[in-house]
Amino acid sequence: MLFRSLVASACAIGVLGAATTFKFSPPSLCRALLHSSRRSSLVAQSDMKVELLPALTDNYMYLLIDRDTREAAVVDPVEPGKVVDAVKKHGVKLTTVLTTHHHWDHAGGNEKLLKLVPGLRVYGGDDRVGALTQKVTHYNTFKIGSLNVKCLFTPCHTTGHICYFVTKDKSSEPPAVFTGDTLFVAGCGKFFEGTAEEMYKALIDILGRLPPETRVYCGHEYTINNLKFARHVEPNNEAVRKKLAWAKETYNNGEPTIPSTIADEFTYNPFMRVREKSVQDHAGKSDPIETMGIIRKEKDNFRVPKD
Ligand SMILES: N[C@@H](CCC(=O)N[C@@H](CS)C(=O)NCC(=O)O)C(=O)O
Ligand SMILES: [Zn+2]
Repeated sequence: MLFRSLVASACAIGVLGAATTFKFSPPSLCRALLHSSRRSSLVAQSDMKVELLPALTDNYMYLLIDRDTREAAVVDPVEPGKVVDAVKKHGVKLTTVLTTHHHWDHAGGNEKLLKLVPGLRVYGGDDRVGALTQKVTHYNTFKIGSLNVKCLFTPCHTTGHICYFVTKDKSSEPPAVFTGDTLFVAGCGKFFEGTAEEMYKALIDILGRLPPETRVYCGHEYTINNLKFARHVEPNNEAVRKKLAWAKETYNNGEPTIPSTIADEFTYNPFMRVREKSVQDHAGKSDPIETMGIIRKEKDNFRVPKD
């Protein structure tokens, strides 16, 4: 019980931070307003569509649509009203909830969504996920219409964290992976219930071995802060600097910085780059797992610079 509320307050820091900025710091007003006007956006392929639905302060929910059958799934539907609106807009049949982990800002809308849309199948890897009907683990597979979903067990942020890898048979377009709070654009989740070894396994051995073109849809819009930390770790990494300039411009236009790709993450994400000498030198280690532990601790205490 105590642990639950500690984690909940850690994840609410973003909300409190935004409110404080709004009240006391006029130059940050525009940024605070932009936060509240984050727009939904659509990634349309000929096999699947993914609608990004901004939620709370910096979370993302995703509506995943199989274009062949018009069946749909939603990832982490913390604001069920917005999900129902998007389902109506697309005229699709919502059958499935994909829950990445049990934290309230991801799983907290499940029960309410089930009331609005009875009979949904609710997938997740943890008994703490609300309204869970299908408990899954590593490499369990199922279908959303004609799309294949493969569950990837990636414990560390929480002990029951699942990423969902989505493919379509014979498609020439990139697959998608929904990474929750395991992999962010240019960052990774805090190790609330796990170790550096587990995050190494998740990022390098599991997610890192997906096809490089796989599109990465993560749980939060943390890209700018993550890249400022990446720049601190690797000041001479040109990919970090370019991505940061792009992310600032994109975010200031009210647009999401998601998706990225697995291949791109290997160029600027320090947690995916723990085998690189530059990152190991920064950590003062020559072992990638120790490097992972050191830079995660450092990021936990990192004061994000203004620019
Ligand atoms: N540092 C976060 C603060 C909120 C937070 O702790 N978020 C959790 C997920 S709910 C996390 O794992 N953050 C990753 C990180 O701070 O690097 C931010 O950039 O706004
Ligand atoms: Zn979260």
